This record gives sequence, C-alpha cells and structure tokens, in this order.
Amino acid sequence: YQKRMQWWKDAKYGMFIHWGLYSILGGEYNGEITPKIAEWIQNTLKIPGSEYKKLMDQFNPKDFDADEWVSVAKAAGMKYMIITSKHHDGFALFNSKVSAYNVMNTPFKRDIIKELKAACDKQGIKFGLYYSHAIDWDNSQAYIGEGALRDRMNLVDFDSKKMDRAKYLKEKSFPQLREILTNYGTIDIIWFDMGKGLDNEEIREFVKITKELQPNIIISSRIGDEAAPVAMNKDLYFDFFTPSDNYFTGDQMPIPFEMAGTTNTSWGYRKDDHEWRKPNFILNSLIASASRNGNYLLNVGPMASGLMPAEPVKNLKIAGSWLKENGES
Ligand code: JFZ
Repeated sequence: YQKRMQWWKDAKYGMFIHWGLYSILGGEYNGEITPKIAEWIQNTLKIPGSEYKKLMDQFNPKDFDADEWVSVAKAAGMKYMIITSKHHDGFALFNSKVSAYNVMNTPFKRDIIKELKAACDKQGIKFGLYYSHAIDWDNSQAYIGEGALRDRMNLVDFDSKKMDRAKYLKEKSFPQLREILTNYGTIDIIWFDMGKGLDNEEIREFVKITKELQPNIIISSRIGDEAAPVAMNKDLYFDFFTPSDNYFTGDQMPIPFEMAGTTNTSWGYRKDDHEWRKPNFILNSLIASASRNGNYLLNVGPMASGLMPAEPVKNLKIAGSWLKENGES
C-alpha cells in the first residue's frame, strides 16, 4: 500500500477535468438556466434522454489539443490529471464497444482518453480516470435506490420499479470499467464517484476487476458510501478519502485524502459562472490540503470548443509561478 501510494503523496496537486455533452449546454437548455451544477443539467431540468442525446451531433471540439491541456496542468505545478471518462449522463469520452453512446459516434470521432493518456506520458505526469460507476442516466437498468437516492436516477425516461441494477452493472458498468483499464496502458488512479447505494458485494467486484487489470492503481473512497474515515483501518477497499472542497478546516486526517475543488462553482462548464477563484484562493486550498498530508485535486471545465476558459488558466498559471519561485514545483 505504501509503495503504491508514494508517487501520489509526493504529487500533492492534480488537475480534475469535467468534460462531456453537458459542456455544449454550458448550464442552459432551451433558454432555461439550470440552478445546479452544470454537468447535472439533464437530471435537474428533466431533459428526456432522447433530446439530450442529440447533443452528440454537436460534439465537435475542433480546438481540442491534449498536449495543450497537459501543458496547462504542468504550468500550474500539477503532477497528475484525472478526466471524466464517463459522467452520470452515461456518455463516454472513449472508444467503447460496450455502448454506442460514446465519442466515436460524434462528428469528432477521436478517442479523447487515448489522446490525453499519450500527452500525459509524453510530458511526464500521471493519468487517472473518473468513472461514474453507479449513476448512469442512459441505462434503463441503472437503479441506485429509493429515498434520498431517488433523485439521482433518470426517472424521466425510466421507471425505478422496473430497474435491475445487477443487469446494469453486468451489461455496462463492469464491462466499460474493463475497457478503460485495458485499452490505455497504465492508469494511475480510478476515481469512482457517487457509489452510495451499491452493496458490499458489488463494491468488491469493482475492486476485484480494478486490481486484476491495474495492480498498482489507487482507488477513490466514493466507490461506495462516502465511508467515514474512521472505518478506514477495517475493510480497506479504497486507497484515499475524497472530501469535497468545503473541507478546509479541521484536524489532521487519519488517512490519505484528496480534497476535490473547482475553479469556479461548477464542475462542468457553465457559461454564466464567472466566480473564478483567484490564485491566492487556489494556493490557500493547496496549502490547506498539503499541510494536513492531503492532496488537492482542482477542476477545470473546458468548453465545447475544446478550449479551457481563459480565466482559470490564467489563475492556475499565476499560482503555478508562485509555486515554482518558492521551490515547490
Ligand atoms: C459528484 C458529482 O455528482 C459531481 O457532478 C462532480 O462530478 C463531483 C466531483 O462529484 O458530486 C459530489 C459528490 C460528493 C460530494 C460532493 C459532490 N461530497 O461528498 O461532498
């Protein structure tokens, strides 16, 4: 465990990227502005899947340049990159045989995961994948649970009573996990998210597949219920704890953690969100994490063009210069 974790502990700072069909909408659909985070727009505004899927025809980010994104991360002082290989909407940024709902069936027809992995290797930073393993709004069987979990499912197109989670896991989630952990060489981190609702046996199966295909990978705590850090020493099915970025103060964490934050107030690109966090905020967050032996994973939501918004890039670079001048990069 210590050996597997060492590079990550040394790295301290990474780039998170949320990019997908929702980036085309930028938080607005048919004149309506979503009140919540942009990548949840399909769910929040109850957009029927048949309509949302039409965005595929518009996915053509002609300015996308994997090397450029990795250069930004490097200039920021970051040592790894994690991108949404599939977010909750179910759309994959990689070439998938399991589901046609992927980037190869858009006008763009380029495997984004493949290009970013190559760029990270070339420029010498680590590469991880976010995969929404439990939530999938494109799969009629993606059942998570009732009560508080109910709203996380796609109840516009599907009836929760007819869903069969085992079927979803067997037909999409497990096989796609196999694809991303097989087709791109070494993957350094698997960032499962929103696993609440899965049972222990299912979680164990995710772990089993992951370790079988990538023995040295490290796994985020959101593979299951956002387990209390205290539970850590018992059943250690994940490698690091993933609090969100309101996790600023408090005691030393007893376990390795990675605080995830974003450069404005949304993860996916939102055209009306101009609350860009300043370099001093970024540095404060990094220090808040690093001083408690944790990592900071800072998100950028690129636009549909394939470019990152100019403001966060500028702020990240200013913070990065400070890190360089002060000997930490
Ligand atoms: C999840 C996603 O739903 C969201 O779209 C984004 O990908 C984010 C990084 O992760 O949202 C969460 C999940 C858990 C917490 C906060 C946001 N949390 O535990 O504080």
